[in-house]
Amino acid sequence: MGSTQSFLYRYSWDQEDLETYPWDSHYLQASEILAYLKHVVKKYDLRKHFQFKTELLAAQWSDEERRWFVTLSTNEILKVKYLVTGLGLLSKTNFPKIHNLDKYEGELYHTARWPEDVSLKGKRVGVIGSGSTGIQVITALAKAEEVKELLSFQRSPQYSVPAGNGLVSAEHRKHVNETYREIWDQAKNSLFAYGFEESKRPTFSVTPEEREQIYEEAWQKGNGFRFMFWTFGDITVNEEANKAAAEFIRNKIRNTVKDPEKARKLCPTDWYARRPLCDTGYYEQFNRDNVDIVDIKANPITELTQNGIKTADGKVYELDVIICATGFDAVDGNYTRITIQGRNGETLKDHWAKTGPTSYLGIAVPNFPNLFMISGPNGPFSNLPPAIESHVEIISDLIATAEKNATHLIKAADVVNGVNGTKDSHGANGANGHMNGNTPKNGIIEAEPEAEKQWTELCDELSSKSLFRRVDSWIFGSNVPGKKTTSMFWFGGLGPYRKTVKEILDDDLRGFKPL
Ligand code: NA7
Repeated sequence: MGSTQSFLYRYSWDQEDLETYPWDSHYLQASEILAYLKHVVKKYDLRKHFQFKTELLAAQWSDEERRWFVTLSTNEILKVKYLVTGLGLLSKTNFPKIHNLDKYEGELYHTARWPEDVSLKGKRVGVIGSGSTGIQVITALAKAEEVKELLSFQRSPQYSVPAGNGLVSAEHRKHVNETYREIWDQAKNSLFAYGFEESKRPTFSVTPEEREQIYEEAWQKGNGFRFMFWTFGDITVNEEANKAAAEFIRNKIRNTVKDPEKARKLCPTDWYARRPLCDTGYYEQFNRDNVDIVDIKANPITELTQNGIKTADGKVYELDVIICATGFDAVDGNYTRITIQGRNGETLKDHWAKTGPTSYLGIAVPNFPNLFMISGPNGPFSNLPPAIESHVEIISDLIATAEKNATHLIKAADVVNGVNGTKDSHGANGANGHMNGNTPKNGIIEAEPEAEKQWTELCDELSSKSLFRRVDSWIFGSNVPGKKTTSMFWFGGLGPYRKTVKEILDDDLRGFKPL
């Protein structure tokens, strides 16, 4: 569910569809998102462009042919001029490395690979992980009242606020429909694109009473990003402001959870900066007798046994089912497990080995010509549907520019199963077509090493003041053991990102070299 509300979990470019496609609640279920995507595929007759049950095994750039050779699990090798990847920011599962994982004889699932026909009725269930996914799973399972026992094996307690879910009224829908253009303009030009104006007001510019009122208003309205960024402008950068917001949430937890020992375990004490979570009654579930927490920071998991989880104190929690809600090897995880080989035989994995994942604009990497990543490393940290759309617009414009200016004999028509260079007319970040010095002469676009370096430094600088950096999470690559902790996002906001990229592209594709 995350923090993305239904009205923004949409493509922005079909006004008629935006106004007519139905949704009932403020947040969408996975099945509703899938139904929407299928609807768009049908409406635009896109099915013919998809090839399913096909895995990308490797991709290799040939300087001689000026093409990518793409090896697929279907034994096909495609020769494509442009390779656009949408490998997924949060896609490669992070399975916990627990001793004797294979000894466990019960059911073992990861939330990101959830099988269709699981019944948990009457079972003793353990959930490892209480991030965005974990708290949703725990809430849903407890509410369904089917499991016999539910134990949360919690490493870090979470700050979570209400999501504000519920049915959408006819008036609200009418208002959204009437203002959809303004809604998208606002979202794409704001920092996090969640459909509200982020606050610039400092926490301590108001009285303590006013502060409580503002927190309370956000609490009642709901949404994790709204609570963190609409209330005050300094919660993630000012220690005292962060502590004040954290204390408000802790008080809510203490007032909600009746058992003081459970409340103590659920109250976070570190920075409110790991993730801006929201939920549909998470803390309330711990008032049920069959729902409890095992604090695995104080008492770590040592191994799985045949029938459960053993912790450092020697206790074995017998479980029929273990659910790992342990997240993802995020951002670069899917890029480094595939051999993507650019010029000189260097792979992306090699390229990123020393520095952690880097790019220019979150899209391009030096020595990987005509490779364009949607949501690559150091892209904008924001609501993802509008961020993805922004990347698609920019990549479409880059390819259109390359094709328009190509003087070489390479034609877009040579492309097999690739993006064919057709310009998306919605590109807000358009390269203007009046290129000179850096204008690609042969349809090849490649980032300069210096441009990647400067972009990486800028991303590092933009995140340097954020308290998010002081907490371990996937956002900085610190959730996977052995992974380098580094800046993996542009923390300047989606609006400023779009503006910056537009300036770069309008400035003769600054940072891209002509070949
Ligand atoms: P997250 O946010 O990475 O959360 C993963 C959770 O799993 C989190 O509570 C972790 O604890 C916990 N975890 C991870 N590894 C372990 C091990 N080895 N042992 C115990 N606990 C572990 O993933 P989600 O799927 O919840 O959400 C990902 C994004 O998807 C989210 O931000 C939304 O944008 C949508 P930790 O808190 O790190 O101590």
